[in-house]
Amino acid sequence: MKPIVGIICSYSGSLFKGNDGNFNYNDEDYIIKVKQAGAIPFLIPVRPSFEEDIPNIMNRLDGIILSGGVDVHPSFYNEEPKIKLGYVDQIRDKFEISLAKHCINKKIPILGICRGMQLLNVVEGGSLYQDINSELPDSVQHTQKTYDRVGNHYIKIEENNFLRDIYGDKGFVNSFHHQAIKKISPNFQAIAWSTDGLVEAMIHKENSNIIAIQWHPELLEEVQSLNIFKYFTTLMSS
Ligand SMILES: [Mn+2]
Repeated sequence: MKPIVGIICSYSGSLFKGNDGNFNYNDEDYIIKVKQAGAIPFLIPVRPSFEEDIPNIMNRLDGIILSGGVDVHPSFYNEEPKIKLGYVDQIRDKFEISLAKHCINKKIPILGICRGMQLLNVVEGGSLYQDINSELPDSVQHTQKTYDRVGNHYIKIEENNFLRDIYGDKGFVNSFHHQAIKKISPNFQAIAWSTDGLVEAMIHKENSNIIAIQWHPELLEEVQSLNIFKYFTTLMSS
């Protein structure tokens, strides 16, 4: 039976954009890649709050994708918001933190992408750079200024993990994050870094079915990107 994977929605509405309607939505690219990888995508809205229904939701799903989106509010890692913090959505933060904790406890597979990786790090006690450009001015360019569907910077990959199997020792990935992992959670192991030393992928130390990457493989068309989603499908099937 095909596994069913919940994909967390982004939110756009009066909170951010004026009164032109409220939307729970996500990019079709996640949905296409999940389907191509042999699983069934299922969108999970975050508003109105479904927090109390998380156990019920996860009894019916085989895994979740924590998708890209706005910044995680720094109060969740005990910092004050700095000037260069971007948009935040504490309602989504709260929902996803509860959802991630539930999945970690129940050993349910999670694929964190971009914001999703940062959120997992925060859930497990890590912290974030609130703005790479102002805090690490010598870093490589992590907010790329070219097409979404092309690579922008290299990553180097640790031995003995799924990414190494997919890419070998290095990859060339796209990059749309102005935040990054500062202190990595003691419960996660970094498995890939950009050449400036920032974490670009990690695996949970106790639950190897919880994986996270900083770039956006849903947008890239080379076979390695689809293979990340295929690998995640195998985690949900076992
Ligand atoms: Mn990057």
